[in-house]
Amino acid sequence: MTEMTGGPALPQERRVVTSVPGPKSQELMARKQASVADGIGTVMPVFAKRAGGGVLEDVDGNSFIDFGSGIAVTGVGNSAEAVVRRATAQLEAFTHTCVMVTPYEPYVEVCEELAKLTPGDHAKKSALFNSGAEAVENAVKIARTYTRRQAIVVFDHGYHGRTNLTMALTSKNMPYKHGFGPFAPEVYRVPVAYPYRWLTGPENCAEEAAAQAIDQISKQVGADNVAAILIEPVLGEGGFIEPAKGFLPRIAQFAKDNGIVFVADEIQSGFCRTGQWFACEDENIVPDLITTAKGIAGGMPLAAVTGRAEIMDAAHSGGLGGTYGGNPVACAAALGAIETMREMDLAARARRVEEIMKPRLQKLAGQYDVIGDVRGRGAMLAIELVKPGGKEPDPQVTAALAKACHQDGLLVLTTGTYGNVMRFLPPLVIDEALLTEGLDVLENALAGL
Ligand code: PLZ
Repeated sequence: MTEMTGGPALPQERRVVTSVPGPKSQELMARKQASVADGIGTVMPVFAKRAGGGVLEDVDGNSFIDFGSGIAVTGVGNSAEAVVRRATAQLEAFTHTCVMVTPYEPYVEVCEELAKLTPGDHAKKSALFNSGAEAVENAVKIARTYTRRQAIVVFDHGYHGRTNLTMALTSKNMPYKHGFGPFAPEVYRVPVAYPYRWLTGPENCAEEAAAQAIDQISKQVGADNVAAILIEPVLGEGGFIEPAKGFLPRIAQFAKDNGIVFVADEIQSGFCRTGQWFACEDENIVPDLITTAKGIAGGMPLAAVTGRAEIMDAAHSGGLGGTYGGNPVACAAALGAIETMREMDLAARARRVEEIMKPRLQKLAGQYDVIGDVRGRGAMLAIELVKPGGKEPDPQVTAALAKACHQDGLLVLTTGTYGNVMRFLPPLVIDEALLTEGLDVLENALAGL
């Protein structure tokens, strides 16, 4: 059994002992191909055996430096001590009653924590769900019933999930939407302030993008038909786009002026990832509703909608729920993850990650013309890869770079509307030496392109 121990006990080292993927992973991949639907893709074709701290070990004994955290989930590290301790105790006490049948304390405790941790000192309530997409769906339900309006405004490059409603809210066709329509109605998409790609340049991007967005909402939808404006404070799957400063406050103010519920989707950016508990704190935004998932529970499936009590209470009793939403083991894990974030001050650790990584990425951008932009905050950083001499996206070079990193023991993820962004999402507990070594691997891979 000790052989299977992951968590922080795992040796914190990069170790490549076979070709990647190794023979055991290749064997398992053949079984996956025969039994798992092709729609479930694979970023790095190795099978995980153990993971913890800043590394992931595969079935062939290779140990990868983890710059992905399972897509921004294991901020506290895999199998973090407090997560395992609390979830194990809960597993032994009971696994499920269904909160709608007989409630339990951990559910309430998570909602109490969310009220404390999310921005704003107004009265707050929460409802818990299983996945990010489910949280977003419920935020929309709540906003619609509160406002008695139907339209939902989302943004270019936005990502909100893969269910029917959240596919409609998501911007990118391939792979998320292609062939899966028809999509839910009353969803309207407007421009976002993407500084690197704003046609008139980054200087007036915030103002111009906000003006265009507000004009489109006013002229094409009608502000008083809009139930909610939904935005990721740092757009994740769209390419780690930080909206130009000033954009979010203007949109939030427009929502406030027009009785529109402002929803921050912090599913990827939340829970210390960007160096603050929530990314919208960066510009002092206080959302009416906030959706969270991913980092909230150290890898267990849990999601939440948190917001102004009067909005959250708009849905009638029995109008929200689900069999598993706020499962007690997932809630116990979340309490362990929150305890870890607090005790280790993981927001500060995320800022330290930025301090180490960003200057190094900027230096690489100076050396390699394929890096068009370096951006992000905390431990949510990215480089955008382009054809040298211009800004034409280069998804091929991005994929080649990712593959080279994988083969040399660094787990990296790509993202972006144009598939040309390499993102860095290390666990917030990663050793500084591993961070630096991961950057060395990246640098070598760039040199070998
Ligand atoms: N909102 C901002 O980032 C999930 C998607 C990976 P679920 N992002 C990772 C993939 O290819 O499916 C995400 C997000 C934001 C909502 C979601 C959806 O969260 O837990 O995947 O449903």
